[in-house]
Amino acid sequence: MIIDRYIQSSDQLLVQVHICMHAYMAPPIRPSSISVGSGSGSILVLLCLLLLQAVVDAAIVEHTFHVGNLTVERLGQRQVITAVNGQFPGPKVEARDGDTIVVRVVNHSPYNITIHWHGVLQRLSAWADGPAMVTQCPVLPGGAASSYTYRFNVTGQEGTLWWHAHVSFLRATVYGALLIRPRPGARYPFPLPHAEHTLLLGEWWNATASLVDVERQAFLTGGQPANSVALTINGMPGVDARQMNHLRVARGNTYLLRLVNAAINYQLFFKVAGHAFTVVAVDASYTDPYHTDVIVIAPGQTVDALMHAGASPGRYYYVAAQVYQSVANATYTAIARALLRYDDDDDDDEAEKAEGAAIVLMPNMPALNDSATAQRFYGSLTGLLRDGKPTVPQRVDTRMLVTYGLAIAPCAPAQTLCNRTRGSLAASMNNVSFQLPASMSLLEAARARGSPGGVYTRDFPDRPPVMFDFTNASAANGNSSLMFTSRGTRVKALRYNETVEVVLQNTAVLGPENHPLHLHGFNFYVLAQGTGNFRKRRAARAYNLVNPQQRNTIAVPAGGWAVIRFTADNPGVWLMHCHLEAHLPFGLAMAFEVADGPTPDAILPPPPPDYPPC
Ligand SMILES: *[C@@H]1O[C@H](CO)[C@@H](O)[C@H](O)[C@H]1NC(C)=O
Ligand SMILES: *[C@@H]1O[C@H](CO)[C@@H](O)[C@H](O)[C@H]1NC(C)=O
Ligand SMILES: *[C@@H]1O[C@H](CO)[C@@H](O)[C@H](O)[C@H]1NC(C)=O
Ligand SMILES: *[C@@H]1O[C@H](CO)[C@@H](O)[C@H](O)[C@H]1NC(C)=O
Ligand SMILES: *[C@@H]1O[C@H](CO)[C@@H](O)[C@H](O)[C@H]1NC(C)=O
Ligand SMILES: *[C@@H]1O[C@H](CO)[C@@H](O)[C@H](O)[C@H]1NC(C)=O
Ligand SMILES: *[C@@H]1O[C@H](CO)[C@@H](O)[C@H](O)[C@H]1NC(C)=O
Ligand SMILES: *[C@@H]1O[C@H](CO)[C@@H](O)[C@H](O)[C@H]1NC(C)=O
Ligand SMILES: *[C@@H]1O[C@H](CO)[C@@H](O)[C@H](O)[C@H]1NC(C)=O
Ligand SMILES: *[C@@H]1O[C@H](CO)[C@@H](O)[C@H](O)[C@H]1NC(C)=O
Ligand SMILES: *[C@@H]1O[C@H](CO)[C@@H](O)[C@H](O)[C@H]1NC(C)=O
Ligand SMILES: [Cu+2]
Repeated sequence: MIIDRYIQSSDQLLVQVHICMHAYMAPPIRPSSISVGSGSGSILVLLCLLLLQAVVDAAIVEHTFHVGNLTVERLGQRQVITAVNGQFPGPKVEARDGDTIVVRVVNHSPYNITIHWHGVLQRLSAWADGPAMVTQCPVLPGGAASSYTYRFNVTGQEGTLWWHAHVSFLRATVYGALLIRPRPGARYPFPLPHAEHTLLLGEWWNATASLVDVERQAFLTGGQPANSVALTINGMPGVDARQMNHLRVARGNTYLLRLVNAAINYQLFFKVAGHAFTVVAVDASYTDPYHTDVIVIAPGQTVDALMHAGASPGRYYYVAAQVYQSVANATYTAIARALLRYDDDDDDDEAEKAEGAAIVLMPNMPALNDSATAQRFYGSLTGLLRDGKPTVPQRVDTRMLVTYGLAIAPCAPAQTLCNRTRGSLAASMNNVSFQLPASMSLLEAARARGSPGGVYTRDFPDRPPVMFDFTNASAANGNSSLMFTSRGTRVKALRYNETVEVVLQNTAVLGPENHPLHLHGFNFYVLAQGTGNFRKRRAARAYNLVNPQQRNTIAVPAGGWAVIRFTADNPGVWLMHCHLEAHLPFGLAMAFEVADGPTPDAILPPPPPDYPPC
């Protein structure tokens, strides 16, 4: 039931095993939106019984992603977008802890494509991580002949993750959910919900040109790309009844909401009128139960929350997502909506009339700039301690202080429209604005070729070159010796298994902003966060060294700092970057290069045979 209809399996046997496993070991909950594929019949059942004898826990989850044009209509305008298998949002990938995921990506689109499996640890499979020019060259346009098969295990991970394009702005429409359920026989560390709903929050452009062109234009002119015109929930803006998703619930039941922020440039507040949540996981890491009526979620992050359907009968309730903006003078007021419907009020005509008559309850949304609410949510979460699972490392081998923010850089050679006197908008980490290599990926240089020579250097600084009052806008803002950044492809080299602590310090050089920083290849522990300049002695008293939350993306407070810690136990090259898509081409990124370990189970295997060349 997990196999999508585009499957072209080279190994039917394993696929059959997979059908068996999911037919016989019913998932712990029945997802309300799951599509049940064909695969019944007594011969299959017999085959299943025979095969199950030989099967261990793990299964293979196979998909083929055909990336190509799709014409859709939103906000009264038809437009061509890039999408997977003619679906927007793209297909859901569903697996269990311990499974192997195999996705063949075929590029029928006119653009270079890569897919990133956001939050998947990719242990010993760095070749499948996906960021263009970091772990691979893109899959070129070329139809059926142009493909790459991503193959990786999801082991020791459970929860809600997602996949998205990791090249240009294509992730605006090329994204979908990636759900990892517990192993057969294993349970959630919270009461079993009756069903679940996956909600992908996104953005929509009213663009006649493709988004790739929107981005290219912005980059060439040294400015910001055009703003989106709407937010979406599962691809629908929900500004009117025709383009609105309906979430069906039964009174008295509890639902697991799996939220993904797939938006390009905006953090979001999420609420459901008349309902509250218990957060149980973020970024596919379990948390202590946290009760709240508002969820705050940054691009790249996920939240799993239980919602009890116990509101008054006879009413309808809006599910709403609205922007949270930390920059001054925020103005983007779009709200995406879906309709929550109780089964006992279930009548399509009634629901439409309800909307028409505006008797649907709308949640009270926070102000666009309500950083206090955002920080209360982000700062209140703690990790759930579980027997046999790793806890925060107490010893630190390498400490780094990394300042980051927007900056100005001299025009790059390719920026033909850049003002040579003024330079262009850029962003940097420790005063390096990250440049992607052009000739080969970082990982290929490091591993297949065995040398960084000419592609990158191993000198990403551990500290900013100049210490200044990072967050005092009147001291930093506009100071030209602080405003200009250097460019480079500089990585931080790490020994296998080192523990690394990074203080991420936002600067106010061009105005402070909450940037969600995403680390590939690892989950990290969030020890502490705060506003102003990081002060070691004061901050150390606030470190949570017992049950800190684990994440793959941290929304560092605007004009503030956060301290993260992780163990570099996964060989490869791993990008750490801002997940506001506008800031990635500006260079708000760096990479860690992790060496192989001493034992065979700590060595990155060679690249797969179909690894795309540049
Ligand atoms: C896909 O859409 C792009 C942009 O609209 C267009 O240039 C291209 O010809 C289309 N390709 C196909 C195969 O339809
Ligand atoms: C993934 O899991 C399969 C099946 O358990 C195993 O054979 C393979 O070695 C694993 N791959 C990696 C990279 O760990
Ligand atoms: C989107 O574009 C259409 C056609 O150009 C226009 O009528 C509509 O007002 C636009 N919508 C928004 C929200 O900008
Ligand atoms: C915000 O608006 C105020 C009042 O118009 C203005 O003084 C201030 O410079 C603006 N701030 C930014 C960062 O644009
Ligand atoms: C938030 O925005 C409102 C309205 O623009 C403004 O009055 C208020 O000062 C802002 N609050 C913060 C914390 O920036
Ligand atoms: C380039 O920037 C400089 C300094 O800000 C400004 O004086 C000049 O007019 C700009 N040139 C163009 C062509 O915009
Ligand atoms: C700019 O910042 C540097 C570093 O902190 C400082 O030495 C210098 O005095 C500042 N310049 C101005 C004009 O404030
Ligand atoms: C911020 O910087 C300005 C200008 O350098 C200075 O006058 C002010 O005292 C600083 N504020 C704080 C809180 O340090
Ligand atoms: C960053 O590097 C540039 C170019 O080398 C230099 O001009 C600038 O002063 C540096 N800024 C800081 C804050 O170190
Ligand atoms: C990694 O480090 C931990 C302690 O931090 C140690 O217990 C473990 O044995 C190390 N593993 C390897 C393979 O070196
Ligand atoms: C697509 O990727 C190829 C190979 O890396 C590169 O040469 C080309 O410039 C890329 N095309 C675009 C439009 O970025
Ligand atoms: Cu950013």
